[in-house]
Amino acid sequence: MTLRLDHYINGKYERPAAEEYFESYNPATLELLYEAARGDKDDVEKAVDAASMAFKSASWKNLSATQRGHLLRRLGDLVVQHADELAMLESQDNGKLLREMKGQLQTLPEYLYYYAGLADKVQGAVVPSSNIAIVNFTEREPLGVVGAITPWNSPLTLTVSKLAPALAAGNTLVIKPSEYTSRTVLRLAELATEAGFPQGVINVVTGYGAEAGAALVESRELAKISFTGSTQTGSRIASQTAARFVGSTLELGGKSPNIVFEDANIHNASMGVVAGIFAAAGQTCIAGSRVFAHRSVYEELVDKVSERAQTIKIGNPLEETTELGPLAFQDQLEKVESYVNIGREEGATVVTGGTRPDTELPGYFFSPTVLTDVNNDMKVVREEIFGPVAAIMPFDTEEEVLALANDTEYGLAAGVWTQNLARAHRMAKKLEAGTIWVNTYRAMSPMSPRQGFKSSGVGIEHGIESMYEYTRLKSIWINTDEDAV
Ligand code: TXE
Repeated sequence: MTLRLDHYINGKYERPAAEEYFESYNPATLELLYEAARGDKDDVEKAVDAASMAFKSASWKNLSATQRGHLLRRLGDLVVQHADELAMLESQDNGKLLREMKGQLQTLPEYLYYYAGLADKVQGAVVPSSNIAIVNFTEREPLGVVGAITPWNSPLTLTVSKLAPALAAGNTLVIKPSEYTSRTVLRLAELATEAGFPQGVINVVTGYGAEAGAALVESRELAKISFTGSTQTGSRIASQTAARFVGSTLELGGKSPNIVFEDANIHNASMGVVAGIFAAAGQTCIAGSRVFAHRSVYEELVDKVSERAQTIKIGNPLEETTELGPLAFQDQLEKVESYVNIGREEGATVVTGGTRPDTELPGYFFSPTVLTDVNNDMKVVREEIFGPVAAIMPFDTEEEVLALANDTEYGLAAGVWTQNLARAHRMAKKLEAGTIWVNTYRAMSPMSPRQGFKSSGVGIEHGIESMYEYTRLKSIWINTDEDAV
């Protein structure tokens, strides 16, 4: 019998009002994994009501900030205890390498512990006043019910990046995971109940974006939306919420440059380029999909990256030795394939890859692909492909590569490979992206805030700054002079 997953509302599983379910498949084997509840407006309203009641309830509101921190810490401990199970479930759901998931499961508790420690450090300030009789101070308050809409490429990590700061600040949540990956977010909600979070504080409604997602965005009770996904959907959500003065934090797409200078350690740089674009089969918002190499090292870099791409072991994501798993679902595979074809039509040379490889498993595999003879006018260089496709371009001067790297609607991240310290600082200052890596790529930590510039997002995730995104600031003025009002 196929496993059936219901919504998670008020601390327990709830069947969908319309009794409808949709199927979810393993993208490596194409096996049916489970059916998940197809959430609609009724289900979303039920979850939002539960979150709203929980927000006002004594069992949540009367907890001290330190006690909220304890709950987050306990949830972190439970994630540690269930790390293998969660890694396996997510790998089966979206095709990410089990090895990579095990790594993610080591850092995931750190996010929960970090915000556990921050919960009782949400504080205001005493503001200097020009009138000595006036005491003016600020307080940070939780917002209320936060809607978290998350994608399929890293469901647990991207959900925890929202859940941990939102709960630390005292909010309650309704989470709508991607329709491709409902499983681990539901399991996380179960673990939260086991950790002692009061019922209704964390709710999960599964379903499609246009149904459950849209209903959540439109919900009247919502205090804020925190979204990670495509720029297109993020833009739509931003305009819907802004019209109702509901705040939003948006972590959107990218087309990040990874720049290799002639003075770089070319071996390290080529490995950084490979990891930047082929990790998670390129399905990461921070993928270094536009590679710029100084003309004097361009050919060497293309060779090194292409040679490594050809030896990448493609296959079952559960096997320890596999280096590249499948794309997460069929539309994604077709999208990547169609972009490579568009690239060919635009005049790009496919140095390696560009095809569906022969694999033992029937899933949505695509070979690591290197494109050359590309330029900033081409679609494959301008648009987010979200697959294992690197476009490599030569440049001659620092000014030229800065202009090329910044000539994009996105601004999520950028990589620079150089051994010249002054150049590293110059580039870091002038690149228009929220995260800059020098001589490394993909480094991330709960302590370090990240923000998408331009069409890559609005607001901040991670770091203490992210917790403030889930608070509102109140300014309180107290007149201490009884004779003057
Ligand atoms: O994204 P969507 P999809 C990019 C990537 C990918 C493309 C499409 O290029 O190929 O987006 O992926 C919910 N109201 N990224 O279709 O639509 C949806 O159910 C409310 C990059 O999965 O943005 C899911 O939970 N919610 C990105 C979430 O939004 C809606 C990661 C993301 O789905 C909605 C994911 C609506 N109208 C995709 N429509 C990154 N940069 O990390 C959809 N959703």
